[in-house]
Amino acid sequence: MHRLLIACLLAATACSGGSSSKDDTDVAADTDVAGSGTGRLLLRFTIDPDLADVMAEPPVGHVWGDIYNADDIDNLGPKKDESGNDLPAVLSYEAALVDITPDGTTQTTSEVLFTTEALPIGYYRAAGFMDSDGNGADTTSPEEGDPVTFPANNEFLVLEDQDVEAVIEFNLLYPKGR
Ligand SMILES: [Ca+2]
Repeated sequence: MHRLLIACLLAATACSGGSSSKDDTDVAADTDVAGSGTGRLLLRFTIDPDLADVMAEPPVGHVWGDIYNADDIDNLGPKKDESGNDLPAVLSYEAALVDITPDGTTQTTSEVLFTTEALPIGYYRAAGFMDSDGNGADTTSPEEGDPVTFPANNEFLVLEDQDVEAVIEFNLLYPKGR
């Protein structure tokens, strides 16, 4: 199950090239799920060994992030409402001292480190970053070199009355000068 999910995320990363979100947007336009009820997401974290390899320090640190309705965010960030404001996140998450240092070329996935509140069933996307340089006491925003997610590559389906494990993968290092 997890291997399949990771494989899908990796494939999505490779196909997206990290820039165009058009295809992702098209997918997101059809993410309403009929029915009622709620379920939870159990968050785990991982990083591709190739990405970890180019980091200045090991992928170890505090993780912060937000869960959005899938339709409300793409890889460029939250979409805007009619007034031009960012659409809000559904909830925020964090996890302390996450260590996802790969074992050589073998990808490491953390244990479940955060369980969400019960969420209405449907598709959600995870934005987030790891404070890998350990200065989170000074700033809780991503800085150059911090691993961050592509939200469109971290999409999860909440199912009724189920705890769904969601492996959040960091997809790139935060670029300089953002
Ligand atoms: Ca930092």
